[in-house]
Amino acid sequence: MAAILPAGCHKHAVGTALRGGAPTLVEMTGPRSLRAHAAAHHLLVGCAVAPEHLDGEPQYAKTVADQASIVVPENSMKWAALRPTPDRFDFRGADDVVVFALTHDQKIRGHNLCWHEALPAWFEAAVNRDNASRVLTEHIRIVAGRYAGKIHSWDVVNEAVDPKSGRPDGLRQSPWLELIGPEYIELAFRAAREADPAALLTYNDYAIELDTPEQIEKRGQVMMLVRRLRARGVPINAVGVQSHLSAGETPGAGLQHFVRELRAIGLQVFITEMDVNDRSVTGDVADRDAAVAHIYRDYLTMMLAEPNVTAALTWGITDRYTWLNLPKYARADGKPQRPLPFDADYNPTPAFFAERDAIDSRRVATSAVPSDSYAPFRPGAGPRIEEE
Ligand code: 9MR
Repeated sequence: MAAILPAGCHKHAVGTALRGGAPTLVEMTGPRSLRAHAAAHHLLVGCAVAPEHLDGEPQYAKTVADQASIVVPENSMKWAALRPTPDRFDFRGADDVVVFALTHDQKIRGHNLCWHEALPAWFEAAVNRDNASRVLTEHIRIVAGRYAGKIHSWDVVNEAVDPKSGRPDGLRQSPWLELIGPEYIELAFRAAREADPAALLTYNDYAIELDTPEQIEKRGQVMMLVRRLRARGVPINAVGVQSHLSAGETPGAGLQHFVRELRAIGLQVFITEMDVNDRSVTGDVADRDAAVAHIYRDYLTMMLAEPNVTAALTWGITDRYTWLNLPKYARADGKPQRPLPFDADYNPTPAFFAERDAIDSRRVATSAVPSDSYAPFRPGAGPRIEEE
């Protein structure tokens, strides 16, 4: 089939994609990018990024710049990345992401200030019951303070709920819980608000999307946690639903109800880490891509219909760099996974088109969408980079 370039379409802005089996030349940048479609629907769209690829791989940087109106560092704002020693901070990777985003008119999510994983090697020996509260609040003061005014939303506390802990409050047995007690969550949110008055403060978690007994229970515990925080006047603005899904799963009405309950108490919802694991799908690439795209379409169409869902991010932009290719998530046939909107060669996958269609399906009244979620940054706010 002869391909016809749309008017004004540059060669570099054109990719070839397989859609319905037939090769079609498509434009996917500029007005046809995810970010342009999202902007037309009062939505932020984007992905997790790694500074080493932004700096080292032009096609990666271009794809992120073209498609994302919001980015989040996949790893470079975690404790393990920022804290090489107890008293030294290394902001190089985090600063690179912030500078890239501001240069490309993108918002930035901060991920994360308090988590039981990605703690530095020195943590265990150096942090104890006597100093843990101070160590946590100082970290938040320094990190959230450094980027204050430039962050759309912070994942203040990440993955604090785990029904398997067996605790009535549902809280995970984490170092922070053991060292500080359940009030560590409140402490973290209050410290974040003090350090950055403008960021939307977020509680972020996974395995709360489906209507399986385990996920229904966990979702309920997350809701209880959010309600407890609200009742105590803790500053929290949003819940992040990570959305690590698998092909074949069907998220149901329980999540929609959860999102609406959060709206009723004034909270936004962000899809923070979406990807679709295709480990259980046999067949060729087209079969696998179709199964993945099916989830993107159904899930995002359902979620983006809700006015308080104001941002949707995938956990990476290209299959070339997905955490799902770690050996422990490998497919039985040894082939790399295809969970993201662009494949390993930066061709858009069917998931890209499914995501874009789902964005276009969003029909929400402007007045129903919280305005602080997509308003542009105040001009002149350049990053403040300090010497170490
Ligand atoms: O994708 C991230 C991977 O590269 C890291 O090794 C890992 C540990 O820091 O974290 C992964 O990202 C996780 C995110 O921070 C929180 N939700 C689950 C994500 C996937 O494990």
